[in-house]
Amino acid sequence: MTFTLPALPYAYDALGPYMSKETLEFHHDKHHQAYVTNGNNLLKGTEFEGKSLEEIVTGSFGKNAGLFNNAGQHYNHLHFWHWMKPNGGGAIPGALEKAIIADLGSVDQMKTDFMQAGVTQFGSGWAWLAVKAGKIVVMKTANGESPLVHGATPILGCDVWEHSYYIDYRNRRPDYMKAFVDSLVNWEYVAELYAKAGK
Ligand code: MN3
Repeated sequence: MTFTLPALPYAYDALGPYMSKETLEFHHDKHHQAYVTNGNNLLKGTEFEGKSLEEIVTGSFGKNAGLFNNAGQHYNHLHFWHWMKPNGGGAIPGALEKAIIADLGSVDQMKTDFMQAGVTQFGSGWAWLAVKAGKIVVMKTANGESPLVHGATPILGCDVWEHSYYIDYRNRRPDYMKAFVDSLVNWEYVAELYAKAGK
């Protein structure tokens, strides 16, 4: 088995009231598990067997839609669980904060642009902060795509597919985006990925 589903890095009820136990049970145990199961089945007998997850994602993009959708979502969700933490959304580590201000104007502007990317992504997809050519940029992508297949390195992503918020927020995607940014983001993990993404 190439793809496996790790346990959540916190308890199912740890992100309340911003993201409920029920949402995490469905999203992690059913949706993410399905990407893992389907991805493993679709990987069998392809040229991508034995490759790293990143190589499978970038290699299958535009070539093998079924495999890409599942591997891409597996990659995105592996990080998504770590992009949140209980009592998240607090202070941004210094070096990352400085880079955000330099590249995006201000922390408030970054939050506004990130939420806007999520709200305006039509249908399912993701809002992102990514590093492209040494600068932090705001992006949005459809379905299982990520900055990885658009020449950039993702450092923060928010899943805007309805399964990520409908139980808790119904159709109110803007309220979900605001709760994610204000109360869920694990900025230490974002800073870690930013440091690895290079300048
Ligand atoms: Mn999802």
